[in-house]
Amino acid sequence: MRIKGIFKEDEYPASMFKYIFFIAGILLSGQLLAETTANTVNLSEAKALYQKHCAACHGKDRLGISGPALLPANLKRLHKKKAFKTIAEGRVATQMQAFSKKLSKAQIQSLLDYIFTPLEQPPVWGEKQIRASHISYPVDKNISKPVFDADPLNIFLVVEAGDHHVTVLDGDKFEPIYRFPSRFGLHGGPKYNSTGRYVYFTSRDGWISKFDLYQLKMVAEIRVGINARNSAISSDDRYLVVGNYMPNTLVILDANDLSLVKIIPVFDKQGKTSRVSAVYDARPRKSFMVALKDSPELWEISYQNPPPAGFGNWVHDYRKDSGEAKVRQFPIRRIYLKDIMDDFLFDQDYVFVLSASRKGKGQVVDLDLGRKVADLDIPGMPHLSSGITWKRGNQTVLATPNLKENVVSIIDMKSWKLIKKIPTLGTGFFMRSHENSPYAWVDVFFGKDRDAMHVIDKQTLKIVRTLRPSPGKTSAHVEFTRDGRFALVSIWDMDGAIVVYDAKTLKEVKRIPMKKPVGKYNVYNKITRSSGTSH
Ligand code: DHE
Repeated sequence: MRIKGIFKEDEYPASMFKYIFFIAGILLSGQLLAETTANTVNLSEAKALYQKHCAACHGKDRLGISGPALLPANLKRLHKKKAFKTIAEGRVATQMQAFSKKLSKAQIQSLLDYIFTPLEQPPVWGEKQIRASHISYPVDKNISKPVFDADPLNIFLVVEAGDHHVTVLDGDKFEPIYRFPSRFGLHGGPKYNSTGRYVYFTSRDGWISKFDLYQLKMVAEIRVGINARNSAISSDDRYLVVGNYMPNTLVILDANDLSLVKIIPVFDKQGKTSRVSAVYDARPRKSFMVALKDSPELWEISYQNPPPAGFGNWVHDYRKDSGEAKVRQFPIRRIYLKDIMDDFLFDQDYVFVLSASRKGKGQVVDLDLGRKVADLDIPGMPHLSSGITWKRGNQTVLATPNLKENVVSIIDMKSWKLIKKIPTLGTGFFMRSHENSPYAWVDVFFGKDRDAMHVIDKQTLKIVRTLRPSPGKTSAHVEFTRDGRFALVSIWDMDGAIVVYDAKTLKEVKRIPMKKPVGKYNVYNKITRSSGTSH
């Protein structure tokens, strides 16, 4: 008898003995296991339940993958009662399913106790680990034009979560040009440099990947954390900053080769450590804006040299070989608030930050004054990075779906007053438009109508059409071509598609099969910071 993979052919006679010891070992360890289980039944069961139901999203070691890390430090803002409810009923606005039908109350409780138990060894992800993860890929330095014929500014990158790939899609012919594997669980919009040649992806488990769209090749990768939130590229294309959930750090990378420039540990004014909610580039201000997840603080980090007045803190530059400056300034200006910001967006002039929090409160912060100037009447936390703005007569309005109420909120950006709540068939995740389109599109992400997509007239604020591109399948996340003539909708299914609509007639033009295409990102609309899309 042979056990494949345990013994080699030439070891066979000796392996007979090894085999006997091997079986004896199994029996003995089974006995020991039974004894151990008898003493610590809850923890062992919880561990097994965790591996069965939670590990695929939260990581075998609880360090997080597509779902957040399940460690006491990360669950600080979640009461155990609420955590119990989350496991039992799932979590609105996330992929967290309800387990009350699969697990008993006692099993849920044991899982809860397990995830609130600290790891035996606290995870470390500092300079050493980050540097060790850095990968540089061979690229041809002489290529200065795209290796394909399509308009490089009308390319879409489609993130296919179904099998963790990215498709490069020609935005004129609507034909895939190239497809490559991505890291697990990409989240948030990929960030393009100012020419649109390079793109940076962030995965929930902390990997940053830089891809060259001209050569269609990966340039470099680095893991900056155990659980990353999102990233932003500086308007001068020099730095990429990543906000982490775990560890509580901001990591600044050289956007050229993704080498580590600096780690900024995140502490609030009381010295309490915090996760990062989101980080964005505020282009005209030459600064990154950072919202803290566990403290009501908004940071502005200047990458100007020298920085403007009002900034403090000098921090060490890790680039040992930087001939330019051994110490680079990334001084931080802190804005203290009353409510935590879970996510935010800017007005088109980057004077105001509009934020949402999980409690459903919205606020407007004037960046020049450095304080809150208004409340936002939004009923539930929107996926605010999906909020968009447009001109309605003389008014500029902000529109956002809400994750707790079936409405799109329309807000006047001068008075910050709610103008209208547009009822929808369910709670929406993403909203999109284009300067050349009379319509704004919003999905119905949750509920029985999750296959519906509303099209709203930007002037009358009425729903003019409700499309159902694939009845029964979730339709979500719209993005326009660079000229605004076509709108591309995702069908979120393994057997999914990108459905292309004529943005004027609202007729289907083409359907391109894809594997759960979560998001798609048009190069031109992103680099020109179109008011109809996220940036
Ligand atoms: Fe997202 C963008 C936060 C859940 C798909 N999401 C973002 C951004 C933030 C954010 C801050 C902007 C980052 C950027 O582009 O730089 N998302 C959150 C949450 O707080 C929330 C509600 C809970 C969480 O788990 O973090 C959440 N998001 C989800 C999902 O469950 C979605 C639907 C599926 C998934 O992949 O996780 C999802 N989020 C997306 C997508 C974008 C995004 C596709 C990019 C939108 C864009 O067009 O720019």
